[in-house]
Amino acid sequence: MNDTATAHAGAPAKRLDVIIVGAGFGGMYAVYKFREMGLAIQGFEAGGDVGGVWYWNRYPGARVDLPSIDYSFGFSREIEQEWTWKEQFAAQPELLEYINFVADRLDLRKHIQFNTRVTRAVWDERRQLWQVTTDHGDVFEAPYCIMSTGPLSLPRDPDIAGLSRFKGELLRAAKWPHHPVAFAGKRVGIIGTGSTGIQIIQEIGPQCGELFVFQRTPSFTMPMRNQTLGADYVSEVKRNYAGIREAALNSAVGGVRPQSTRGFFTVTPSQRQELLEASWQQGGLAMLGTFADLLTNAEANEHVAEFVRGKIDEIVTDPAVAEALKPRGYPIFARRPCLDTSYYETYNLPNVHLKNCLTDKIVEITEKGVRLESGEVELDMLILATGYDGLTGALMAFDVIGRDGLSINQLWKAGARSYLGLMIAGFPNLFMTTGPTGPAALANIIRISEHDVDWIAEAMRHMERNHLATMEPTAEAEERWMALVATLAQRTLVSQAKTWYVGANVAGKAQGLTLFTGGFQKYREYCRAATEGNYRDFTFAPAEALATA
Ligand code: NA7
Repeated sequence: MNDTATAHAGAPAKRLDVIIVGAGFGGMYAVYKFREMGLAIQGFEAGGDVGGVWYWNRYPGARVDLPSIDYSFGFSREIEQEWTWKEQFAAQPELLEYINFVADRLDLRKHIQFNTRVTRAVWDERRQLWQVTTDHGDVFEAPYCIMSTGPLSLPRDPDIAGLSRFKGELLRAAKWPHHPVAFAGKRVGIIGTGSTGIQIIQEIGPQCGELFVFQRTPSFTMPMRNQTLGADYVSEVKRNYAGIREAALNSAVGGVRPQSTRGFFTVTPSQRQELLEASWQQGGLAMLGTFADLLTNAEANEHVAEFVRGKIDEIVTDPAVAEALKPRGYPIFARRPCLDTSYYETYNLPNVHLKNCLTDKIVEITEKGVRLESGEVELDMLILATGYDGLTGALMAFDVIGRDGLSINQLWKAGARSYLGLMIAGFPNLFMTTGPTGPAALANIIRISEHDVDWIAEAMRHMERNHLATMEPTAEAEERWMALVATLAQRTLVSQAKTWYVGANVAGKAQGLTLFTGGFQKYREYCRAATEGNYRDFTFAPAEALATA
């Protein structure tokens, strides 16, 4: 592999071995891994620094919903020992501190161009190179291109008329300002009650003059019961990191979490109640691990949903507000389950007002606030926590053009396609980390990122050893994988809620669950099997073909 400059229509293109798009967890590890392999690398990141989601999402109350111990890199024994987590579920500032620590420790920043968006990536078939253009007009070329663009990196504004008319402060959760925001004495409105909205509402509710929550679909949320981590516990973890990582790699969710093989209806109603109550008291995602069939047995699922609705009644003092907060019409856990510290309690504050937009719809945003069917709510500040064009949005937002002029944008209009969430037929040497049709949002994103980068590195070594220049999955292998993903999707209740998982939150987007729902451990097995038999599910072009082209 070499590092020579080649000419490109007017401007010289910088020649590299690997181009990495995105500097979240996946991109950071890719930069590290490929540098350690001695390759010439260049990363690009639209944000001003490393961190991806955690760089952008600085909103009050932002916090990870997986234990920090799990939600951290496992590839470096040194980093595991040198870094000490303070909280069981780290808040965004601690996460960003960790991410910066890793970037400094491994000296990653010098390989990444920040404040730079890739606008185009085109496969040059003759020269067997990806040609990548940035919004600064620079062109880079490399035989390998890694898309670490993230499943949740393209925020979306709500499709509500008049948004640009609002004259007050308009804040977006996913592009939160870097300076402190004051809420005291202000009339604040928030649209969106997913994980993000819930975290913001419970945090700012007590601070605002008045807070108006415009809720369309209520979410199920359970107590996080976050704790600061004691020195003894941290020492124990540091001694056992290898075992913790091993357990995570062999779990369905890529993390150490309570799991059960017990069927819901195998125990008596009073035992079920006791188990659910214990999991509620334990907090985190304990409830999901209490029974094995909560995502496959609709009746069992509804019992658990009703248990949580009962908790809402216990916590929220106004029965009408409690009723409006109760999610109905979709299975619990089919939307990403939220973890809160005081969400339902927040509605007992006299300054917090729930607006049920299922019965009193949002008509438009006005200069002064939000107009509901029942009238206008005047606001000083409006916060949007309206989610993302998930899984596919980032890669469909710019031109990624493979063989024969085929773009990902065209290809995925009918729904995301890929083999293993890692590669796409027709896009040689283009790799994704946490790509659609992999487990992406359903397992620990850091475990998946590390797995994917390691898999890609191994594929590159295979090519190097065998003097191969390009690699892509066969159409048959991709089709087989898509069929498996679809079959598994039919078995899970996750398909049955209108979420970003299935594309339901973006008008005109292809609908369907394009996530591998068989669990992280099984996913790893499929990825491993795909490399056996001399990578029989892939086609390769020999390096000689390039030399004689
Ligand atoms: P989500 O979970 O997609 O939530 C977005 C919220 O915004 C949800 O409550 C939506 O209600 C609401 N929304 C979106 N558009 C509108 C309009 N037009 N009117 C009213 N309400 C609207 O995004 P989050 O950022 O909270 O969480 C994303 C992931 O981050 C989460 O899954 C975790 O993995 C972490 P709707 O459901 O569409 O009725």
